[in-house]
Amino acid sequence: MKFIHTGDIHFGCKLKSEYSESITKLLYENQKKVFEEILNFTKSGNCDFLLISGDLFDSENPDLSIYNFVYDKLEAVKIPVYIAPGNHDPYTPPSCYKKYGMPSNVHIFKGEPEIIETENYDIYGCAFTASHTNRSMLENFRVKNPHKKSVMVMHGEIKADSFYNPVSPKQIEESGLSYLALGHIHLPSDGIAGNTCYAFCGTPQPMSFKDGQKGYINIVTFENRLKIEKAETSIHEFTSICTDVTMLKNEETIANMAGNPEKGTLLDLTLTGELSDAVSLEKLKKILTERFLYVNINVACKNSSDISLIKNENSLRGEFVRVALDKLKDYDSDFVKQVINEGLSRL
Ligand SMILES: [Mn+2]
Repeated sequence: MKFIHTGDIHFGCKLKSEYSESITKLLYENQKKVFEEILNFTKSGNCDFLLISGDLFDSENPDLSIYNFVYDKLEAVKIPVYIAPGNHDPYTPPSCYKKYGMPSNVHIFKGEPEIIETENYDIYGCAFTASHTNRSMLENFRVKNPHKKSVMVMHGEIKADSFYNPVSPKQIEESGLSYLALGHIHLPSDGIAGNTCYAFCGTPQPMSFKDGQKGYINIVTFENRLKIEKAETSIHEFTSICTDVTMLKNEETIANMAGNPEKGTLLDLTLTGELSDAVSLEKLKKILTERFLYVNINVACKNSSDISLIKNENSLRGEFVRVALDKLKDYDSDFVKQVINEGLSRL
């Protein structure tokens, strides 16, 4: 048995409003390309099936154009696909899943655990039917055929007080499953409870800095023993770097801390320590913009005084500077600078 486990693609998700039109377009294109590559790999890699552990779409009713894209690509792959709707795309009466359905090779789980039996293995799945559920879908669950290989796909969390299907290690252990395919957490991780392997596959293509730097899928093979292989799938990356600039006296040396990646990369750079007066943040941004798709610089330095740059930050500091500049507009500029620097040092 060999299969692919993916999830949390979030088709139709909103992107940061400060991205330019061309970056926005590129990120959406990459999201589609990564999905197509996963499907191509599922086919060329002789996989038996594909699991999607929820949040394939960012909402229960995405734009029809994106739904049709997914529908057509899934239909063309012909291999069995199992979708477990998540908290973002729950299976509800007005949802796209219910209204438009999916091609015949795709099975959408609709709620309580459901079994699909094949000759060599059993596949189980369940679905969110609302945006929250504080009851575990694994409660009292036991596999029907303990002698067979079994896989379950669901969206949820391994956390006691979660509103997103809180499953416990004990429930996983008692389930008797061979593999539990989980979605919801966008970073990959896996573990073992009893004889059951469980894994979050993470998102295959990050769409924000919160999603981590890179995206992955799980390639699962199961002959005598179960093996999970993490394969990198992302086209663009989101790099967050925090660097102390006390010893870095010019823009070039600071920029070099962020590297010069080959792939299209978005950068969120936080500067700490003491920023030299010789460093121009505007120049630094210019250098980085030639190396990265998108650059955001956060200044968390003790003596940062480049107010003109901080005022464009999408942060509490940025908001503070904007309000201060507006309220103090009739005052002497040196005085204004002194007030703002004093305020910034206390934030
Ligand atoms: Mn989710």
